[in-house]
Amino acid sequence: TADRIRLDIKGMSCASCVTGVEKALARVEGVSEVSVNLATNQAEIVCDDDLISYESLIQAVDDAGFEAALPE
Ligand code: 9UX
Repeated sequence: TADRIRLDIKGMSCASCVTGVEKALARVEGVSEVSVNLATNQAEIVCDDDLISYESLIQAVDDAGFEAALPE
């Protein structure tokens, strides 16, 4: 089923950072759409909740050199 997940991203300071996070998240299995906003430091992810895990998303962002967390 399609689901929309929001993550807080730490460590982004320019548009290339945004692209890096978007590419990293887009590669995760089950992700269909990613939009990262530098002003709000948030990623919005459209994904299949049967395939996705929060851990895989957070790990992908970590591997790209940033830090992701679920919003408070
Ligand atoms: Mo921009 Mo981000 O010059 O890790 S790519 S700061």
